[in-house]
Amino acid sequence: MRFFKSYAKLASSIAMAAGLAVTPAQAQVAACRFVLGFQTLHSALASVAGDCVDDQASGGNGDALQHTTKGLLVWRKADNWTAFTDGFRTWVNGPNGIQQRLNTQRFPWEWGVQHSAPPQSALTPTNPSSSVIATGLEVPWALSFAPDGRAFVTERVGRIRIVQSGVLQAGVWATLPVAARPGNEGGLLGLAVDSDFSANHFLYVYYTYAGGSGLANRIVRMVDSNGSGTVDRVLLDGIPAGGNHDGGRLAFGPDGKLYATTGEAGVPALAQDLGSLGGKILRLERDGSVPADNPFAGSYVYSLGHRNVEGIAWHPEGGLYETEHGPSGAAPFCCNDEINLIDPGVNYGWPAVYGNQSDPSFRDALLQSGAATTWAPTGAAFIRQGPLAGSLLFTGLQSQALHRVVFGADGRTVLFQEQLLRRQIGRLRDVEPAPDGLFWVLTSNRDGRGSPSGDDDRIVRVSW
Ligand SMILES: [Ca+2]
Repeated sequence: MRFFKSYAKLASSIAMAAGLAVTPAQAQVAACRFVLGFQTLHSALASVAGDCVDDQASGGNGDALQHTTKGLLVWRKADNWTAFTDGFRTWVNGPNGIQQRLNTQRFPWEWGVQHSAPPQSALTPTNPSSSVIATGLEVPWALSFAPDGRAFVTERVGRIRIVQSGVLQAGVWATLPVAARPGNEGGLLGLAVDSDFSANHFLYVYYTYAGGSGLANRIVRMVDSNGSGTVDRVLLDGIPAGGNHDGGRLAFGPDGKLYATTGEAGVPALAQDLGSLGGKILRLERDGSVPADNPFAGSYVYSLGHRNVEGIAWHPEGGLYETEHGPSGAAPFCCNDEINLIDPGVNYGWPAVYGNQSDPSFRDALLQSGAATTWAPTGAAFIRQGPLAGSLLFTGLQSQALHRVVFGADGRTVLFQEQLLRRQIGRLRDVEPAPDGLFWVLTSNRDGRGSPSGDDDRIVRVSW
């Protein structure tokens, strides 16, 4: 994984070496050579980087440094990439090849910074309490808070409802013509409130519909006006849809882009097809255009090789994490649900690999459920403050649990995990941070695969 202890780390490496000189040195050390990654980067940038001035040396923080007549080559221990800086600009040999930026900038994928070590308080079992916010919903799928305090919640059957001041409103904010059937996975799925909602009143919705050539998923923009919602424009259409594996999560990243997760719609090969939007994580501008810095020029595809992704969340110190459903067939083609750390342009393997197979062509998961256990993981969120800061939360349908996972400072090593509320409120579809720092969890007991109680489905508030 391409963790890089932020630009600050490179900058500090450079600063520490300043006495030795980012200032070009004049004399070349006899017989000094570039090695390994330095050689690759230097060969590509020979005229920019200049000649070898000294031998490779330790930067003191685990990085390797080597001065040239025009600057400094650095191998970054934290993310295993090499970079060259002339003191003003930096060329990084990263996931998209060699890219140049100003020293003061960072690429989106460099947000995968080294994290602070988790607090010790996060590494022991916890016992959260829960209280019911709302009952009587029909397969709530996604929930997003507006800055005015309203929570918008989708019901898979096609309704968008509002919870205001902790009370589910009787009226429906909007109804969409979705294709939803009990036991199937399509319908009205993800929802994300615009980060500038106060000014533009926009929110974004992902849903399955029956079109002229069968089922498809689309992302639309909606506008809030006088307490109800209407579709303003279609941002992206033609996302593959099927009875199962419809993806559907929407979320704004810290870069202000809209991310959408898709499934391969029951056609596994789509996940490896860069020409298909199925089995991918997509990245859009909020007007529906393709961001200029997406990893594949002109394409919405941000990462590929996914089976069915229903949850994404950004660590408060950087890094996009996702939850993904593994195969559901008989062993050995069973289970192996995944938690992945997403880098742009990277292939996560489905259907060529499932579980972790250390195939260098694909990226392995950080955590998986194993060949005998299914979580059916869904929504995800990070705890951003307090004694559990940095914990990843994700919900599970099959596990009927709210999972909490703590990663180490490398953002990858699992230090602790536990399953909360297990079998207490049934199948769980989403977890969303509320403005008060607590979390709201959505049940999914009326989805055709559960055992609903009289007041399902519910929105439950969880606190520690
Ligand atoms: Ca995978």
